[in-house]
Amino acid sequence: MQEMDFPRAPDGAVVVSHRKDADGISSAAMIRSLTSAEIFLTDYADMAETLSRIKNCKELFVCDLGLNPTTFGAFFDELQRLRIKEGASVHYIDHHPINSEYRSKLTVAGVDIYHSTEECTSVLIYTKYLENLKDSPKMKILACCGAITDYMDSRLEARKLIGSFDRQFLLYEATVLSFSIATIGRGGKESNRRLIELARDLASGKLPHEIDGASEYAQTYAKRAALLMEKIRDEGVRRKNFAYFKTRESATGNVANFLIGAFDVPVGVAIREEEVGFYEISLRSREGSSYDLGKIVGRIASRLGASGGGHPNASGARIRKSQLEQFLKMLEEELSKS
Ligand SMILES: [Mn+2]
Repeated sequence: MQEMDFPRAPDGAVVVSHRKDADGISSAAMIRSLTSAEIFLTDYADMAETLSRIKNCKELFVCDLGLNPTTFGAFFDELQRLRIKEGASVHYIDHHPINSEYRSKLTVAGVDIYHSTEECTSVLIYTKYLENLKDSPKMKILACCGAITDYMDSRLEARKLIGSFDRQFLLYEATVLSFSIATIGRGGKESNRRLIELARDLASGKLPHEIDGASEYAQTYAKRAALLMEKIRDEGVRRKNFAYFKTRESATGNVANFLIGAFDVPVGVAIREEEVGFYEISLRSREGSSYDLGKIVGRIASRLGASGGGHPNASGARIRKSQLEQFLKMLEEELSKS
């Protein structure tokens, strides 16, 4: 990335958010609209590396990035560097389950934590900065997009926000945004830069449907999704309580959801080879299911010495390739007993 493309915000604000979905991108855009922050997008695998690239930061916002045993140490070291060496104040805004040890370490370090598992991150940002955002209908729309695409649109605050717009319009905006993110996310080395551009456009007041190329991105994704659904039907593997499929898709959550429909099972498991030797696994459960996938996957991962966890209906893990059969067997056992 050319430094020149993204001039630093005059007040030295920086937002680091999740690059994978509409909640993360919307969060970055909302913070930028409030602070003109420079945007960095990241994912769990490169979170600490991304933070290490931040210099001259006076105010740091970390959004939609859950903390887990694999990432916390290096993440915390980078926060400390920014706090102590750069004198940055740090805000951590997130909705993934957080363990009490991490919470107290962040609190002791003076991090401003705004956390709840009740609403998605972009809705949390909207409520935290309500006074500054309440006159920005476009930021409100982005918060709704985050809630819809994170499957958190039935939550209390999200419902209030969504109820103030035409629902179909919001569904369209949310879908165009998430399909665009999924298409751009496949763009290799260029994709991070283009996602940052997308977030900057949203911050400046463009709606998802006004983004350059948005309808083509969405159309491209819809076509691929239809093909993918057929392929999943043909090549997915059904086990007792779940079905799985190996994929190169970056939107593994969608793949997991397609599996649930294609095989009429309560849980879908998408398995993605992200780096040599490792699988990134995404799990989703059918709406109304009583499984707590976050806890189940957390237990399996810790028994395998791997990392994993998440929400009751959406979770993930990263395991060594050689552990896949073991992982699937443990999952079968866990799902049979709960
Ligand atoms: Mn989220």
